Amino acid sequence: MSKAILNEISTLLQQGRAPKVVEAVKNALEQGIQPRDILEEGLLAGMNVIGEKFKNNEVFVPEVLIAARAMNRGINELKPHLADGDVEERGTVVIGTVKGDLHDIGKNLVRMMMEGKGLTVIDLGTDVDAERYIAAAREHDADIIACSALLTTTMDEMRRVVEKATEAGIRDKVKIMIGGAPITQQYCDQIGADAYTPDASTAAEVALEFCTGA
Ligand code: B1M
Repeated sequence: MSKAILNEISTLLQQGRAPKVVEAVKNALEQGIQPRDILEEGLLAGMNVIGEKFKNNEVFVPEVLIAARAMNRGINELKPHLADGDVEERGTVVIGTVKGDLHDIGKNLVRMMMEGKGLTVIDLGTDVDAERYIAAAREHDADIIACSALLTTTMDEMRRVVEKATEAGIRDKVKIMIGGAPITQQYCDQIGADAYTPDASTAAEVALEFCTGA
């Protein structure tokens, strides 16, 4: 039964039917299906199919965009259920997708998981240049700058973030976390960022460690 609902969510997402995705997510929650399973086996599974089809030129930007909107709506519905329960204020993160890059689903997931850990997250949105990350980190006295990138052509803005943080004299006060499909630990080491994490949950765990030492 739960497999059928999860498959339905995946299919509706691929069809970009946002209201139906929201309805199916609510339905799955009511049936007692774990929020993480809904995320991974429903929403993310559907987006993976779209990603493969996109790569093979079987679907194009408009279809992907509509699916992405349905994904974000589904994630929003799950948001209260993915949080860790009672959470207290634990630190501040400035997050964004780097300059030239409009992919925001992964970044939104990271934000949500971090909020679930009690971190205050300032979301700068997409297409964020190094200077904006630094200005926001200063303004909000942030503990962490978190950068997401999905394109090989945009990821190098992360190197600029590290450089600009050093130039601004805040490098010893702020940790720089990076992630997104093209990012690797090797790249993280190369540019001198503090942490690469492969997924949103690990990003939230590492952010909490940085902020609280826990
Ligand atoms: Co684009 N796109 N896209 N796209 N798109 C990819 C990324 C691509 C791999 C597709 C492909 O060819 N197979 C490819 C990149 C190739 C490359 O550079 N190597 C690509 C391309 C080429 C493009 C365009 C250039 C296409 C064009 O116009 N010709 C264009 C670029 C626009 C731009 O940004 N300037 C483009 C546009 C778009 C849409 C706008 C249509 C849409 C984005 C909508 C949106 O985000 N609101 C879109 C989408 C949806 C995708 C795919 C299909 C799905 C991405 C996604 O959301 N995945 C993607 C193919 C794919 O990934 N299979 C593709 C789900 C999401 C949860 O995963 O973001 O990876 P992800 O996040 C993961 C981890 O990476 C990690 O946590 C998440 C999981 O827990 N993570 C972090 C992410 N950020 C993190 C930060 C952290 C830690 C972990 O710490 C700070």
